[in-house]
Amino acid sequence: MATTPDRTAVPGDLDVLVVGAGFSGLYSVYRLRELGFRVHGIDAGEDVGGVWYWNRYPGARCDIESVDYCYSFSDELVREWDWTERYPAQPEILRYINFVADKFELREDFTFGTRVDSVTWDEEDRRWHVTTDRGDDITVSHVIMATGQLAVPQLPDIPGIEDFEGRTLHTGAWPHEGVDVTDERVGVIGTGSSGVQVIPQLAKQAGHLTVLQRTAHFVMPAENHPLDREYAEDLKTRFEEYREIARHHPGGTHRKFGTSSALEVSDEELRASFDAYWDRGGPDVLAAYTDLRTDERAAERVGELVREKIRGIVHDPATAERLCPRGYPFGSKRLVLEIDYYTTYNRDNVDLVDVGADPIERIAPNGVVLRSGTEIELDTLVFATGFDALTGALFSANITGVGGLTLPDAWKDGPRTYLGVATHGFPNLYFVAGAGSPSVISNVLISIEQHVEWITDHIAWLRDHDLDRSEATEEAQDEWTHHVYETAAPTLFMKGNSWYLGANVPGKPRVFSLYLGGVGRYREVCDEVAARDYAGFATT
Ligand code: FAD
Ligand code: N01
Repeated sequence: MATTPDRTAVPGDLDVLVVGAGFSGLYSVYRLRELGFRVHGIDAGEDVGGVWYWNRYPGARCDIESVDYCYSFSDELVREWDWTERYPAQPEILRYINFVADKFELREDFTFGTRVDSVTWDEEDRRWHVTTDRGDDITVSHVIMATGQLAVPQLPDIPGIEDFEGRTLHTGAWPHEGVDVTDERVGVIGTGSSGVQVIPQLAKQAGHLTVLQRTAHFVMPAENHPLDREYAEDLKTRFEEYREIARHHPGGTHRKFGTSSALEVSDEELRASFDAYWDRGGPDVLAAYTDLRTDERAAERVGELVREKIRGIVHDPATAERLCPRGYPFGSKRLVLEIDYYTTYNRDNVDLVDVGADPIERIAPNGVVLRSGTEIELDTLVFATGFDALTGALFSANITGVGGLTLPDAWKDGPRTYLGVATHGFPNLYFVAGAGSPSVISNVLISIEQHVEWITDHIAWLRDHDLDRSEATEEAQDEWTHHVYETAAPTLFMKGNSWYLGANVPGKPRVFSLYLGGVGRYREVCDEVAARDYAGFATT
């Protein structure tokens, strides 16, 4: 198939191919260009943005503060961009990404509307052969999979989805033109971060909204507010220093860590400190005590305080009880931030249905049918059911390494990486901020900058040493993978039925593959490896 005129053609002569035009892909292309490589990017979307291009549902915003959830590689960029809110909404983040793409003229080095559908290593040629759904056939030395953590929307395993005659939507692939649900009967399945954000917005417009909740999530107020201009301007004058602290912080932020156990403090003290976190908003309560992430009794003390807050906000006691998270420890799933979420259940046009107790049996042409036989008629059904996280996009790119080994086969028991950046059997292939690294357990922007800088430095080092093949050794990979899993084992993350564990995708191995040793420690390990001439990589 010939390339079509409506897109930039993929150049024939390339050193590095970058898959993805989100924060990771854009910075990868920028940096490699600066280092003098012939580099090109490809994205399935029609433009830059990654998750912020796809997740356009009303209410979408981030839960890391704007001044942290941004690039730091260019002083000029820091000076020129003004964030307007504490937690910016999707349109503002997408505007920022577009601003970056325009400023550094990155679009010209990307081909959009094109999906990479195979990536195959040729040992003789020592290069990758990459094909796309638009007929491209690319030969390239290095491939960076900047395909994100949450790029593949996951539909639930409920029979009849395709029979529904109304409108179906997934939060992760929201129509660009927006959706008008005025006066409609709308159902939402899913009450994680996406559900909690979209529900209040849909409730304001819909005739009636039914929330189908299987598990109540722990939710804290965002307390979002316009960013104080004086504060933001002052921060710009010392941004490098501010960012440097985050680069060495366990979570890549400025969150303060408490030094006492939640089990040691009195009820009054615990409540006073929790109230302060609640009033301030944000997820910082997670670091308030030393044992919130390791001791169920400690987590339960805080969990009960969240339930008290819910009972105080939601007027109907039965609805309030249904919204109270139970059955897993506070903090073991991603802590969700809310704006108007709990108060939405005080509206007359909103119902909460407990599909944990009465599961969705099937989706019928006119709505949802529960096991009890209850039928809920709907015009629009919204799936806020999350993503095939971390491995979804990598597996669907059909990556085949040395000797015909496929990535899904290599990772059949869970991701196995060296430092999260590479995997044995797949030379010259790099992953950005995915499994085996702090990734979504951190401020992902900090992790992305660190990974992109490390990977691109590595590629430059190979060039400067006249080397053209770099493969993680099996020993180094086994040691790192063991360390990643061992670090997660004693934490409460192992006890939540979350996407972190792959629990939301049938058949996915149940492993916690994110590195919990902290961004700062992780950076040190990566720097040490680089300083020892990339020890753990066989380079020839
Ligand atoms: P992505 O933004 O996911 O970009 C990957 C790109 O790769 C996509 O555009 C996709 O189309 C493309 N792609 C994938 N496979 C292929 C293929 N085979 N061929 C061609 N193109 C392909 N993180 C935080 O730290 N803080 C937050 O507050 C936060 N909020 C989030 C809110 C939402 C709604 C979501 C979904 C995620 C959020 N995240 C947050 C995590 C987010 O994934 C990262 O912060 C970051 O945006 C990831 O950037 P990325 O470039 O690595 O990946
Ligand atoms: O997805 P989720 P998400 N029947 O997997 C439910 C980032 N993000 O898109 O808990 C009924 O968390 C499922 O129920 P249960 C952030 O990292 C950030 O909300 O499995 N329900 C759950 O309620 C986040 O963690 C922001 O019982 C079913 C929901 O669907 C990640 O993306 C905003 C079901 C899925 O929740 C994913 O969040 C948005 C079924 N058959 C996203 N199947 C910020 O605020 C699934 N569910 C930064």
